[in-house]
Amino acid sequence: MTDRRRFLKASVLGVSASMFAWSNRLAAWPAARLVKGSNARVVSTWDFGIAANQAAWAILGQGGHALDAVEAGAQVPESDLKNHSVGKGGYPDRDGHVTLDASIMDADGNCGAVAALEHIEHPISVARRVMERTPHVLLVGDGALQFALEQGFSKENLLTPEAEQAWHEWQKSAHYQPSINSEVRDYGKGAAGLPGGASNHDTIGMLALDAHGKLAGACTTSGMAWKLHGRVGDSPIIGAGLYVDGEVGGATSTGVGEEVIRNAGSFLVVELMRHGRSPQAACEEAVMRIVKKRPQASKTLQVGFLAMNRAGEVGAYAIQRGFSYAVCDANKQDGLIASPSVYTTNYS
Ligand code: SD4
Repeated sequence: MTDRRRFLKASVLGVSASMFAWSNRLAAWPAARLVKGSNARVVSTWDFGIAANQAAWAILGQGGHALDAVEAGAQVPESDLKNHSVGKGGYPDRDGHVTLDASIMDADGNCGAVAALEHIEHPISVARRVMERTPHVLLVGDGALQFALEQGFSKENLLTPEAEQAWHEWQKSAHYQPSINSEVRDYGKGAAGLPGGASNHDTIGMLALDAHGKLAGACTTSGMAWKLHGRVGDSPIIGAGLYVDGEVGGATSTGVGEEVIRNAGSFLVVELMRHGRSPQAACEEAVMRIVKKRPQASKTLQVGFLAMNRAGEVGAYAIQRGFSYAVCDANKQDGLIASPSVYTTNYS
């Protein structure tokens, strides 16, 4: 063997031996210490994000992965029958169907989504299966249901008696008017201490940064109550309701999805961060883009963005007062913050 070949072999062995020693040391590193010295954090939209964050933190706080954390977190409001805007118990569309939208994305650009999915309690988990087990990104309607059933999810009735009664009440007027900050009515006064409107929407969007420095995001909703059958909002549209880029950060949205789709909202927030904006400044600019394009309509509709960069810095901004977001990390597990907004006056 030449000297050079001997040297190369020795140095490759040296590198792999030291990498092996390091990975052993990392594996032995107590998870709590790994998490403590990191920027691990999870953030979620609205007050119901507190409970979702806690489920996500059960994973992140043990040194687990961001993708597992956001899936587990998103499942919490999906199963909460008191929550009429996400998952089981969600308000139906105009024709009485509960149709669910969800998306999930990791730091490497892997993503999956389902739209207008019926009869499945955890659309976020179906979205993850689309990401991990198909060559596609988005499955819709009957095809999404067929895929879910093939994957072993069980079929069930998602229309609870309470939601059905609300639908019958709505049918008396059959007036479709997206309301602002509906979750406040269902979940008390909210971070901003404001009254809510008639409950007909609000989505959970989650962003997590794990102790390994990896980001992931999830977004899940039953969409706007009383919507036309077949309507799809921003939540399952990658780049609208959710976007994650491991080099930059992630963003998610809530509110009237049509306005978010028109502006590729979450992608816009991430791109603004890529060009140097803080998460806060990026959310503000994306909201103002919507307001400037439709100044009149914006007075009576809500859109909120929540963003976190890869360093774990967080920002949020909304058109209307009343948007809140929950933050959870090693220091505090139940933080709730009132987002700043364009309009600060009370609405009725
Ligand atoms: C949608 N963006 O379907 C969702 C609804 C929502 O707060 O977030 N409401 O348009």
